[in-house]
Amino acid sequence: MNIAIVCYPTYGGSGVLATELGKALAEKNHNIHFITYQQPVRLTGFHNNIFYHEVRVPTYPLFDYPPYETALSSMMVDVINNYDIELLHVHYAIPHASAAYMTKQILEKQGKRIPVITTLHGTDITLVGRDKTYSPVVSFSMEESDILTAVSNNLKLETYKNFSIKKSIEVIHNFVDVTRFNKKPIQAFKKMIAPNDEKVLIHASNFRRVKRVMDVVEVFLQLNKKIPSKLLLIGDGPDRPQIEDFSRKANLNSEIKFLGKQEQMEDLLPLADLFILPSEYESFGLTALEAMAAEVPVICTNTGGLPEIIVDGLTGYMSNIGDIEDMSEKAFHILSCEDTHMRFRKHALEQAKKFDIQNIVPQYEALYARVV
Ligand code: GMT
Repeated sequence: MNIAIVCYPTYGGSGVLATELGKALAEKNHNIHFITYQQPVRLTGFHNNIFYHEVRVPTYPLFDYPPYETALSSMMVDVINNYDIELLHVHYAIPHASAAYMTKQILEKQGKRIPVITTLHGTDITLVGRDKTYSPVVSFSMEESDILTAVSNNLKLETYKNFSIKKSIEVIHNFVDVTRFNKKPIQAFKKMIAPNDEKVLIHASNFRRVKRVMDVVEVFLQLNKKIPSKLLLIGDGPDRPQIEDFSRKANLNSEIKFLGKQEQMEDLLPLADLFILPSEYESFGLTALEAMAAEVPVICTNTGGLPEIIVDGLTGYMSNIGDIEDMSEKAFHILSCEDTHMRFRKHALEQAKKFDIQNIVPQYEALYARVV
């Protein structure tokens, strides 16, 4: 099939998922056209069946706010008409679902029907989308999508809770390519990070308030009193300066490393002994799943869609939001005994396999076949 995928090109989970989906579909001989404002971060190298179309928004003195959504719709119309696109799959509702609706209307006037699938990812519903600045448009464009999917059962429930829509929502969980993440740690990296065989904790996120990155630091500090350890913080975002400042003032520069945005997560995650995700909300928690695929147990909060991927007491632990004490005790429990750690590692990997790319991508293909 010829499929157009619209997503955010940045490090956020929705863009990562959309890009990995496109790459997997291309491997299965579909022609994939990515339409975004920048090359997606996980879209590297050349692939015969993958095409990338950049949306440019020209500036004009009148525009205090350049109309990205209009430029995006025009680009979608162009790509659909010129590459015989049979289906439009948009990831993250704002503004992609409403731009897709506009595209669909334009093409209908030209006598062409283009089915639209909208995949909801999380904050497009739970944070930004439900704000009244956007909610009427999000609500309308969800109803107008031919198929609406959510990345977890929890997100489906949240959508019905926050929007009075009638549209049915199909749940297709996020996925991971287990073979890519299940690698041996690169010894030279491990030696650099933990020269005395300290335990390595990793957190990766966009450092927004919802991620509660300071909780990661506090859990680490508690654990470090009992087990020599190092903390790698991966990613960047609004809360990073404040946390970096705290770490400098507390003289933690050799214990806590800020790696910034990283593309090669498959080389970093295998270095970890434990992954920490203490979010206020997580519709799914793709980074936690990638950690599990790298055979790393996860300590996270019992929120959103996380209970759909983490098995409490087996693949890691879930604590209440903000319960630093509980998270650090559980981290200690996992890391203080080699046999326990190995058992958690093994179960984390087994659980990740349930969300392997091979099991999930066919679910999207079945949807595509149905709607086309
Ligand atoms: O908040 C983020 O991590 C970014 C955001 C995004 O859309 O890029 O992530 C959301 O979508 C991911 C992929 O489906 C999910 O794994 C994340 O849990 C979700 N984030 C939140 O719900 C806060």
